[in-house]
Amino acid sequence: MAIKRSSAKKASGPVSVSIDNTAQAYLEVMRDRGIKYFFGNAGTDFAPLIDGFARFAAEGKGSPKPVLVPHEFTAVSMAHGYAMVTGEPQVVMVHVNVGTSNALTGIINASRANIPLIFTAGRTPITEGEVKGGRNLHIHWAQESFDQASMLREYVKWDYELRCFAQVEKVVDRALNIAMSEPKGPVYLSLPREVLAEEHEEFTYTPAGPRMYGKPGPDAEAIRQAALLLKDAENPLVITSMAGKNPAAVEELVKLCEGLALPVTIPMSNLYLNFPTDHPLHLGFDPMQFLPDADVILVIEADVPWFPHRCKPKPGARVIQMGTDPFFSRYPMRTFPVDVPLVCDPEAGLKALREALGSLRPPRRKGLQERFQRLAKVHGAQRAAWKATAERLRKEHPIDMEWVSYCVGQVRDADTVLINEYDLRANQVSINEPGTFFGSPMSSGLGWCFGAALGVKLAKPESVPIICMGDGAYHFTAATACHFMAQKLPVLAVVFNNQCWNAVKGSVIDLYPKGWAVREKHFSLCDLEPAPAYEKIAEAFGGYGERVEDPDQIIPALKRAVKAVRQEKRQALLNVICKHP
Ligand SMILES: Cc1ncc(C[n+]2csc(CCOP(=O)(O)OP(=O)(O)O)c2C)c(N)n1
Repeated sequence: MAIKRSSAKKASGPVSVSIDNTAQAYLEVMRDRGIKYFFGNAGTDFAPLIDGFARFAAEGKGSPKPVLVPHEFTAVSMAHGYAMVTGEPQVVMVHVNVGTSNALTGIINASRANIPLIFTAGRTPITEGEVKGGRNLHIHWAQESFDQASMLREYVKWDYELRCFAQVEKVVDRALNIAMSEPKGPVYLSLPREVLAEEHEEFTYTPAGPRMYGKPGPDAEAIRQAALLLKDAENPLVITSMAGKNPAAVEELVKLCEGLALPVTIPMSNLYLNFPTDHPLHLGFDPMQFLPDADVILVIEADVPWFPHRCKPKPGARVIQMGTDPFFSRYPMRTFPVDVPLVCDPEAGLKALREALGSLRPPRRKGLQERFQRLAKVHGAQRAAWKATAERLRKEHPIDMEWVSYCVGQVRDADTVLINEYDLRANQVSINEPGTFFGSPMSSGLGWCFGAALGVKLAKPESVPIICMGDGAYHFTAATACHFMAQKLPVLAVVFNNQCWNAVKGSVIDLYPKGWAVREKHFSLCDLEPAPAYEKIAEAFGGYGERVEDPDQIIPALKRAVKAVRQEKRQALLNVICKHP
């Protein structure tokens, strides 16, 4: 059937298109709203949509493009990766309650990392055969939930069920507005099969113009207070985990820090490139080293800026916390002190701070210069020590992870994107370009990295995503689903293979340093042995696989693997055999 008015984008008022059912209306709205991909893991609930995609293809409508992903966690992680590099909202659909539960870890990750997803799932047919789309398979009874959204309600900003055809446009727009308004995050929409299958001939909607979404702006008085504190600080300290979520905020942070000689430190929850690591004001990845001496602390988008059991700000120190939700209100408990809350997007907040400082009497230039030089020395000494550590460990056999990290740092370039779930030591890699490093979400729902890298590759086809993960993390990725996707989206996976879950082992040693497990050298539930030939799994999917045991071979092997991805356009996996702690 022909479209009644095809150039929907250019029309100013409502347009009408020919459709067969609600599902097609739903796809029309998403197409109009600029949704490029539809990450799907299908079931019987998808029938009206799959039919609708066929009609779209026949009519030459290229978006949203359906992308089959064979595991829900991978689908959500891919959407996460795509949104993380583009900032665009992503749509995922899974199969009823069972698909929702498989995707849940990915949703928890997206929620804690403020990733805008329209996460959708079918609803098993409600009617028992009376209506088109009603139950006709035995699963349709058992897959019904009393409240399907209840299993993820805590981790989405909004959930709703599409009730009828008349709602389609409004529901999609509401989902987009809520997911994309700061703080961004996933929303959940369930789509009952009878509603999707309901027959209609025409759909009228209003084409969207350029869209704007909600962003909290900084409060002028709070900015003035923060500017005064920073100006008069003797030992200021910036701590940030997620400022680099918006690359423009990194530029603003550099300008502010250079103007005031502010040192920047990055805690463990290091999700983005927040500050160029070679900048003399970058003081590494342990804020707690500097916290006790700081008199004014500017925390920017950092959920856990320090561990209170290890150290606290000194009495009288003042804390400014900046972020779209600086109290992390979705965390049940988090009580880091705050004297000046700055509820704003960091780009706007940092700019406002700089402007406010410009209107104040400037601090003594000489004092700032001295501070800059002092900090630059600390920066230099840190780098020298890190380099010395790598050099000291370069011949270790089995391989040390610090050395693997150093090697990854030597091979990366401006076209590579590092995705680190576990074991890359951030201090061994110098990165100065925002948008080229991504760390695991604070929720650490393991297995995120591989799917996220596939999403990065889809969004930036010319890039070489390099995934750094432990052998433990690799298992959680739903690896065969990821390798399956990587057949068309080649990425490089580096498995830091220490044949165990060292993080879990470490927690036992930490809590019970003289306990049974340590004394008996008996750590149950921690070892991943016998270790298989992980590289062969990539080979099964047409990829380049290599096992690396010689520390001198890491850089050459990384180069071979990057070449496989970049030139041969096939995936690669390096199985790097590391020390088993
Ligand atoms: C879904 C999920 N299950 C379990 C955990 C608990 N966990 C945290 S780290 C870790 C082990 C990771 O092992 P690996 O990737 O090999 O890194 P290593 O600790 O050995 O450095 C586990 C199981 C988690 N974070 N997420």
